[in-house]
Amino acid sequence: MQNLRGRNRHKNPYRPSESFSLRLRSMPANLTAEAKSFWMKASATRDPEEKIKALEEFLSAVPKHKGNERLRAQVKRKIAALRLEVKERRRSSGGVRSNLPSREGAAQIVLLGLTNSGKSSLLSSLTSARPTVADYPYTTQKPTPGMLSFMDIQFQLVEAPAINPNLTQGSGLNSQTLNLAKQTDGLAIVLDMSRDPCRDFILIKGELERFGISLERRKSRVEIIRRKGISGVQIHLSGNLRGCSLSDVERLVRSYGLTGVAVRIWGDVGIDDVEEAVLESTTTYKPSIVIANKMDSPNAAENLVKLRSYVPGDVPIAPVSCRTGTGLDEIGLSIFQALELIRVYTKDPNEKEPSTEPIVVRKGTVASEVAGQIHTDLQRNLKYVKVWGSSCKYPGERVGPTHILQDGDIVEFHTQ
Ligand SMILES: Nc1nc2c(ncn2[C@@H]2O[C@H](COP(=O)(O)OP(=O)(O)OP(=O)(O)O)[C@@H](O)[C@H]2O)c(=O)[nH]1
Ligand SMILES: [Mg+2]
Repeated sequence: MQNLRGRNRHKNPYRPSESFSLRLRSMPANLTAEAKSFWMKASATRDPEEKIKALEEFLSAVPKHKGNERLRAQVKRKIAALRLEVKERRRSSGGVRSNLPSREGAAQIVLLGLTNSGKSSLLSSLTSARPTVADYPYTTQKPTPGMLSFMDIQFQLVEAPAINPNLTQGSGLNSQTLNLAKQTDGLAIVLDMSRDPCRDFILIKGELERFGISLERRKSRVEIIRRKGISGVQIHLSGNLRGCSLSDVERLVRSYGLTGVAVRIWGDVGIDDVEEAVLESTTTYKPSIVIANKMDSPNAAENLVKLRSYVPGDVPIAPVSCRTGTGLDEIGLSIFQALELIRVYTKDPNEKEPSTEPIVVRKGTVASEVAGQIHTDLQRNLKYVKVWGSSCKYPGERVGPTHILQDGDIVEFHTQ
């Protein structure tokens, strides 16, 4: 048994993983082995130019019939987005990806909004960062990070350069900001409540959607999570499989050469939906909150009432004022809840107290996944787990590796 104390400080549950969340629709692909091999080549490379080449080969191996129209269109959109990325990289010579500050803390949240909505004021009020706050437009020109403390964890907030509605999609700082939004763990959309927040929200949501980012969590969805420490193909089902079995899902995922992945399924899902998830449709769900800033303005309360009918139900709205400080204390909790995080404390069997620094994981995580974040050997050899906290029937209950954990749980791993 290893000493767990002090390890995995503020593990970011998103950091080593990539997840793809999808709109569900019927898409019978029935791809050939050749097409699958091109797809595997495209997934394996991180170089956008190689990816474009492999996707073009993939496209040529997907027959042009009605059932594949949607898939072909998706892949074409993906190629177009990659071409844009290549162009933008060349233009900004350093590359847009390198501009995203490296992740720190439990999760990274990008502050996104129009100019003068108060992103820098928020960063300055919530963290020790001191970006320039000014009433002239486009003050912040590059991504600026700061750390927000919440309970015993920290979130990294990154102010993104404002979205400029006068620029066409994919040009200048807009494409940099949207790229940041795509790569990060969650979004905080900052609105100026003294103006017309409904119009601004629609504009920002539209820009995100055109870039393949959705704010709405669909009831039926499949997420493929690639994370260090996951062995094989782990399937977590919170719903029903339509016309297929768990082993069909596993076989399909493996047929694309994917291992070391967790497949999370919510709602009513068929094998085509799983295949779409594997094929990384262009729509990525991002957990988000809306920060309604400048609530000290005269017409803000009235605007807030109107705004509620424009924001999707599962996106919380935090009304705040950087000027008076109202509501700022609630932001940490809104982020924690929107990202569906839980804190898990590990305890060494030979120690009395658990570690003081939690491992932060997503809701629905099972004990063996937490073990895997500590060490793959611990996950592989895990026999049982002792749990204290709200997920168990009594303190110190002995549970199996597939036990679902809850916030505040203390876990003690046993390998024999
Ligand atoms: N009344 C009021 N004004 C605010 C509030 N928060 C920020 N401001 C003002 O709004 C203006 C813009 O604030 P910034 O924080 O620089 O806005 P920003 O979103 O970072 O702007 P860019 O970097 O240009 O995108 C400044 O004049 C701030 O003083 C607030 O809560 N109430
Ligand atoms: Mg700013």
